[in-house]
Amino acid sequence: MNIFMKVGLSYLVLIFTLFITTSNGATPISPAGRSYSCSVTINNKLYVFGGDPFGIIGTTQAIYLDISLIGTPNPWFLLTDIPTSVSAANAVFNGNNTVFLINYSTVYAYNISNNQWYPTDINGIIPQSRTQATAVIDKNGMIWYFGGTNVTTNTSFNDINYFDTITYSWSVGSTVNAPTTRFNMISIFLPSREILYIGGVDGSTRRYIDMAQGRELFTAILAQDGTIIIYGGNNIKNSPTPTMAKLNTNTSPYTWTSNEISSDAPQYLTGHVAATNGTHMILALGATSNNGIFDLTDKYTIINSLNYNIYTLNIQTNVWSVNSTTHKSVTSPTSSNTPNGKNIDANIGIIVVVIIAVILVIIAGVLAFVFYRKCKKNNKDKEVKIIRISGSNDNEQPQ
Ligand SMILES: *[C@@H]1O[C@H](CO)[C@@H](O)[C@H](O)[C@H]1NC(C)=O
Ligand SMILES: *[C@@H]1O[C@H](CO)[C@@H](O)[C@H](O)[C@H]1NC(C)=O
Ligand SMILES: *[C@@H]1O[C@H](CO)[C@@H](O)[C@H](O)[C@H]1NC(C)=O
Ligand SMILES: *[C@@H]1O[C@H](CO)[C@@H](O)[C@H](O)[C@H]1NC(C)=O
Ligand SMILES: *[C@@H]1O[C@H](CO)[C@@H](O)[C@H](O)[C@H]1NC(C)=O
Ligand SMILES: *[C@@H]1O[C@H](CO)[C@@H](O)[C@H](O)[C@H]1NC(C)=O
Ligand SMILES: CC(=O)N[C@H]1CO[C@H](CO)[C@@H](O)[C@@H]1O
Repeated sequence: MNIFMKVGLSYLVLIFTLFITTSNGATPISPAGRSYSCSVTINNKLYVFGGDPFGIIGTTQAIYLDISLIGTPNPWFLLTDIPTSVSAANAVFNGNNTVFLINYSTVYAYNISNNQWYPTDINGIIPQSRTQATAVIDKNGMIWYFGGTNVTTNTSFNDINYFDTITYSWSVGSTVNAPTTRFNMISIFLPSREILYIGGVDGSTRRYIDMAQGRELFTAILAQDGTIIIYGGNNIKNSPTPTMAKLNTNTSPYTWTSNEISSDAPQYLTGHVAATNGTHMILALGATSNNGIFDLTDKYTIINSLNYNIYTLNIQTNVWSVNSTTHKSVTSPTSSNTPNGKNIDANIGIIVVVIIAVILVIIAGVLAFVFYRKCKKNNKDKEVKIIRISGSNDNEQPQ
């Protein structure tokens, strides 16, 4: 192989790599703002499914945030679209390579290894259709699906249904001593095999379930030391106080403490998603407010308060940091209000990839030329470098 063949080959490898990256769906993306998404954290990646600013139309878009890339211009990536548009759905991870997404009473399965959704043939006693329910999964691959509401029939639920992810079968759990009907609460699966339900709205009284101050659309994460950290949310048209509270699950009874938050923390945040990698809590998406007033029915205000920052809390030191994504300058927040907002994002992703490809090809060309001139004079063993530089785009595969 002469030098031209080698350079040509490296061009091909480069272009081919870029197209594979795109077709696998792991395209860098500046996501449109959204609330009512569901999420799951796997190996330092926060997977986010569906959602929209108002929790109505949802989106088929699935994206992930690479926690290890926070602080770089664009840590978000696009995944393969969900087979249906979802909002206020539930996502859980089975610990192997599958995410299960429950929308209404339909279960979708997503393989994080190959970025594919695959059909699930469901049997058993299928629960009544609902949204704003909660789901957790245990180590045996059983999903526990509790509560929720159906706005069409104005019915709220307090039944617990469980879905076996091995046999793909639904069963009905016990209602003995079940709490009242409720929706928009959060569930945490504790190592003791107890499921903790926090907050939300009572289905019959329409009052917030008591806690520090009742709330919905907040987040909760379970830290390594058994502390649950809840953050933000909504209480009618206001931000509940305290913004952040911790629940110590090592004491009996469990004890709440509220925490001062620094000015780097989002003072008011609702409808967001949260992740933890053990030592840090990461908050993204949702909506913020300057004054703590969130009127979830005021579309203008909601659209203008969508959050594009990524907030990181060091759980041990209580120190916050803020990293804006490049989103604000690329996509106008209003695009998220249109059903085809995701296409705008996808197109931006493709345009970015094409621009990067062109730039890399030019760089490779210049390098090849320089190299060729040098090569004519002396030794040849620097050829490897050209191939390495031109192919040095990051690995953007989800796994
Ligand atoms: C968690 O993420 C933060 C922020 O990206 C990082 O600084 C920290 O080292 C991570 N911790 C672990 C245990 O990976
Ligand atoms: C959720 O699933 C139902 C039933 O399959 C479907 O009609 C609906 O469009 C899906 N998504 C949303 C956001 O409602
Ligand atoms: C997920 O994808 C991996 C890699 O392609 C494959 O080996 C595995 O069998 C898939 N799992 C399922 C449940 O389809
Ligand atoms: C409410 O229930 C009806 C009848 O079962 C169903 O068709 C509809 O999809 C449900 N809506 C939601 C939001 O679950
Ligand atoms: C994970 O995969 C292993 C090996 O395929 C299987 O035996 C196990 O049941 C799976 N666990 C879950 C929770 O799906
Ligand atoms: C829905 O049900 C709740 C609780 O039973 C009730 O307070 C509310 O008025 C009902 N809403 C409509 C529109 O019927
Ligand atoms: C966690 C993280 O990436 N933090 C960075 C966010 O951005 C600020 C300033 O842009 C940096 O100081 C942090 O280190």
